[in-house]
Amino acid sequence: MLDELRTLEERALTDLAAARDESAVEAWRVAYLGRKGRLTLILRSLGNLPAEERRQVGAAGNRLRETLEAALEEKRRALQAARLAAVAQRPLDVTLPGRPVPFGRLHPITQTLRDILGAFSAMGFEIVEGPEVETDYYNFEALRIPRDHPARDLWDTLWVDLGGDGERSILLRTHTSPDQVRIMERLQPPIRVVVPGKTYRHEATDATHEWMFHQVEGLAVDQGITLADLKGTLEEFARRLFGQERQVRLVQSYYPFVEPGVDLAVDCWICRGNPDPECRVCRGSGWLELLGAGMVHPEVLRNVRYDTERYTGFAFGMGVERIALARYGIDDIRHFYADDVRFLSQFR
Ligand code: FA5
Repeated sequence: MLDELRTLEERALTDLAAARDESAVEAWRVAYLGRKGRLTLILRSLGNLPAEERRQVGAAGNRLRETLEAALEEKRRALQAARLAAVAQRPLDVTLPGRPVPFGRLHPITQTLRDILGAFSAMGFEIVEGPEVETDYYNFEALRIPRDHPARDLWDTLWVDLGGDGERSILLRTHTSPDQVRIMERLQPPIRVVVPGKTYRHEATDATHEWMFHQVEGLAVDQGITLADLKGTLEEFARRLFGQERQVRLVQSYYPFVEPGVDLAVDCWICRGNPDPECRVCRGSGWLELLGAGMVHPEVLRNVRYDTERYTGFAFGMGVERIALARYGIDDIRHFYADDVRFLSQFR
C-alpha cells in the first residue's frame, strides 16, 4: 500500500505539472483530492488493514494529502501570476472607442402626454390631478349617469366591494370626467384646467382599445363660453400636435353630462384617404375618434351650485394612447404596454 501511495504521488505531481489552465487544475483536484478522488478512496479503505499497517499507511496518506494540497495551492498561484503577466504585456490601445452607456428614454405615452399638456398650458390651462380610485357618485351620478343608465355598460370597470355585501360604490375611474365635478366643487369660475390620468374599463381589447389607458380631461367655465370656444381650442390643439396636414373633424355625439355633445376624429393614417373595410384602425370609416367633448350640461353645473344663468362651460376628454397612435402612425395600441424594447426604443 505504501508503494501504491508513492506511485500515486508521482503520477499526481506529473499530472499537475501538465495542467495548463484553471479548469484543468480543477479537474485534477477532483480526480485526486475530491470526495471520490484516488487518494480519498485509498484512505477510506484503511479500515480493512491490520492495525499496525493501518497506522503507517494512514500517516503516509495524510502526508501525501498535505503535499498534494500544497502543490495545488502553488500551481494556482503560478497560473494567476502568469495570467496577470499576460494582461500586463498586452499593449494598451488608447484609440479604442469607449463602451456606449445605454440611455433610457421616456415612454411614447409619457412623451405624448407631456406634449398634450404643453399645448394646453400654452393656451392658459392649469394642470390638476384627481384620484384613480373613485366613487360611483363622481364617476357616474354627478355626471347624470344614474344606476339604470345604458351608458354604464360602455363604462363598466373594476369595482371594489368594501363591505363584502355586494354593494358597489368604489371603482377604478372609467374616465377623467369625475374631476370636472371635483374641481367645480372646489373652485369658482373662471376655470381653465386640464386633468391627465389613468383610466380603466372592462374592455375586450383590440387594435384601438386597451383596458387601461390615459385620458386628459379639459374644462373651461366662465361667462359667455360657447361651442365656438370649444371648437377653436380643439382645432388649435390638433394643429399643435399633428401639424397642418392631418385632417380633423367634429361630429355630433352624445354624452349624458354635456349638451350638445361632439366627437373629434382624425383621418386614418393607415388607409390614408382610401378607406379600407379591413383597416384595423378605422374599420373602413376613414376616421379615428380621439376625444369626446361638449358644453357642460346645466344640470351638472347646478349639482355644484353654479349659477347657470351666469356661467357656461365646455369640457372634453381625450384618449392619450389614441393620440400617440395617430402621431406616430402605429397600427396597434397593444404595442404600448407589451414592454418590447425594440418597439419602445424607436421613439425620440
Ligand atoms: C369619455 O370617456 C368621456 N368622459 C369624454 C368626454 C369628456 C365627453 C368631457 C364630453 C365631455 P369616451 O368613452 O368616448 O368618452 O372616451 C373618450 C376617449 O378616450 C375616446 O375618444 C378615445 O380616444 C379614448 N378611449 C376610450 N376608450 C378607450 C380604450 N378602451 N382604449 C383606449 N382609448 C380609449
